[in-house]
Amino acid sequence: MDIWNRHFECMDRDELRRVQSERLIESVERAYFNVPYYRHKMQELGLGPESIRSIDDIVKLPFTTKQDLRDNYPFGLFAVPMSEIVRIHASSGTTGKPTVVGYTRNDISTWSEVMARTLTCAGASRNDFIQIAYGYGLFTGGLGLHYGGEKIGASVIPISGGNTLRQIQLMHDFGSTVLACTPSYALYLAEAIQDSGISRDEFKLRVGVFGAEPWTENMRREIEDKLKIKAIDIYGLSEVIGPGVASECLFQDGLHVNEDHFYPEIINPENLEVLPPGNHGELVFTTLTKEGLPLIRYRTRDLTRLNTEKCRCGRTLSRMDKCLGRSDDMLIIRGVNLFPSQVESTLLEIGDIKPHYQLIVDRVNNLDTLELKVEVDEAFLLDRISQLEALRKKIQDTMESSLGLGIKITLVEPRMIERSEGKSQRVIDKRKF
Ligand code: DLL
Repeated sequence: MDIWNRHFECMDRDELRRVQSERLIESVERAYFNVPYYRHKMQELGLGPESIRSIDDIVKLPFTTKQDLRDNYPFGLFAVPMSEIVRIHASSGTTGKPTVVGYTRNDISTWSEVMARTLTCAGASRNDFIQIAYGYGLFTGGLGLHYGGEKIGASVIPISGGNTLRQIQLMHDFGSTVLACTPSYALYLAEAIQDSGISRDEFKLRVGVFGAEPWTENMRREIEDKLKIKAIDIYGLSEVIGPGVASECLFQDGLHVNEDHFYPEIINPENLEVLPPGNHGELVFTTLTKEGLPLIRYRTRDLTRLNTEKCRCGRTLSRMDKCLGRSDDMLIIRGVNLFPSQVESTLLEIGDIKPHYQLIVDRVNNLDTLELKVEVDEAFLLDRISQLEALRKKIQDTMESSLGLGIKITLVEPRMIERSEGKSQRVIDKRKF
């Protein structure tokens, strides 16, 4: 099995700690001197750059959250002048404001490096055809995989997401060997291939690199059976870099975290205490080399645990378990991140409706569906059906343009949505994880 960067991926763990210490010191200095937000936060705790002498001191540093990025929208946490930024990505987030991330030329090169590791980890090489069916654009999936694919010298097919019949045609005609997309789209494609009547033997597909949303071992088995490939889990988030933060090797025994660039910690999300390896909790990352947007102890909200034992593949980087849950209420629907609060605030701006609603998430034919049930105002019920239809259409259009997602709107009579005495159940997620 090939390893892209044996030096860093198989480094002795004591040596790795020395590298992490050196890089943390530089990173904190960069943040302190170039980002007023970090400087103030550290000063409040009585910390200066000299307080950080090794990676062990990381626990002294304050946490950063998605809200901090939002409060400094769009570029407030960038640590370099805009003239140094060569790329901007953004992830959909809450009300109107996406989370914006910026990369310097060196950051793009780091990203290509970690993506080259990811693809090599999955067994891909210059001899492969990589069909990239992650979306290209502000989402980091498409371009992240793209740069990694080119870096390892593979033949990259930048088809982007959607257009399933064309995906199947090119996969067949070009002989794609590696498929990169979300796991739910992989399953959808698998069924569309079965329906196409083309025999599996006519495809050369061997492996898939799937991520951007949670998926279970059952789902992995289903994808592997239907597509007759090896399905590899890859993990990342835009704030940290995009895909390329961690990825499985062909042993499929945990995702190797690129710890020389992104330092992982597991904390108890309730009291924020750091937990020793092996414990379940919330994953936190500190970037060690990033220039454009250095992040200090960024709370991902993803729940997992870390294993520091060497893997059978030879890599010594710690491995994280598959991420299946989050410590907040963020939903991921067809790869788009969505907070229920976003739906609520959009809804309440519309008028003629009660603030009672329920979001129903499901998976039909392996694709996520989103339905919003909304109670209409009593006065409105006396009116004509055409008016109700106009209201439904108005909600649908407003939601779709605000969320960037297709959504089915169902209007219901007053008091039809169950009231709750405690925490209301705004979201019913019927997908099986
Ligand atoms: O989803 C980056 C990415 C693109 C990863 C392509 C892998 C492949 P965001 O849109 O910022 O970035 O969403 C990040 O998605 O905090 C997790 O909750 C979730 N996520 C990403 N990968 C996985 C995975 C990209 N393999 C958020 N398993 C993260 C479970 C994942 N959840």
